[in-house]
Amino acid sequence: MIDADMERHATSYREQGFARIEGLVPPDLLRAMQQATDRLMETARGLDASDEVLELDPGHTRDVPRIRRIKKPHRADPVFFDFAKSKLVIDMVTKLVGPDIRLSHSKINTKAGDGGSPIEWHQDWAFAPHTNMDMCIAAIMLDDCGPENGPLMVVPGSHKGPLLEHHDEDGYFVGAIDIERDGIDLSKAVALTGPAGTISLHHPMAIHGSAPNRSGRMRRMMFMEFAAADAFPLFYGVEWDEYMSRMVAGQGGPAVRCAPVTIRQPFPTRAPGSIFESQSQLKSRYFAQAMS
Ligand SMILES: O=C(O)CCC(=O)C(=O)O
Repeated sequence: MIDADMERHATSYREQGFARIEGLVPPDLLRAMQQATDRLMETARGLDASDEVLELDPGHTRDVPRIRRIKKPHRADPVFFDFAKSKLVIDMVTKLVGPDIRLSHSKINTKAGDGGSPIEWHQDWAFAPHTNMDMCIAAIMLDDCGPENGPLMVVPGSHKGPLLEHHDEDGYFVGAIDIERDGIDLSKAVALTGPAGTISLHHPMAIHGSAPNRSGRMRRMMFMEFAAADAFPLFYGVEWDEYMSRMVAGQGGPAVRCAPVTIRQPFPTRAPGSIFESQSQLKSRYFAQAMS
């Protein structure tokens, strides 16, 4: 990508909290990532319950597999970690979080074409607070993603804060905000759509969510969360060699940078696990209407 384009995307990210980049992933690399995703999904035919790699949707059977997430794809197939380290990703992420970068997390959310799980509105920072906020989340569309198949939607400007309440009235973490209570204007929410290979980047404070997929076509999206090497996670310990093996650019080490950021831990919880588990505890859902 030429510098002027990169600067334009970085400006959008800083001002709006997100950027959308089309046509960056070469077709052969996209195909390799799609094929690796197909292979991983195929293993669901041998499963009755979620395992280390696949999180299954309710209603899954071996004959009619339903998968909602591939966990840590960067560990499951080298094509994904190679992608995270590639110049085309690192050049852009460097502009947003600096030159020393760790891949802090990866997942592929797979939404089946006949109502695949929605994700209620939330801010990622509520799930994964770090010692500073030099982080960004890249979403790579592995399939074409139109308005009808549950694209990621982001509320422009919401990354400027505040961090909203993701706990329910009993004080339990439920991993979603209450749109009405917090008076969030969704009329300006932007649906990040595009052909397969489109990448979006969003800020950890940006309010985002996605509707169920009613398109009849699968929507698979890979999320890679990148963090400055000196942004340390605040609520889980690290296994040092594994942690450092996720450095994708520059230098990492034990130095920690603490910034004055607002933090609320995602505890206590009644449903440890993924965002799907947290949000299963919600009493009211914004996307319930869309699912009925
Ligand atoms: O899959 C999606 O549409 C959104 C995923 C997301 O925001 C998350 O898993 O935190």
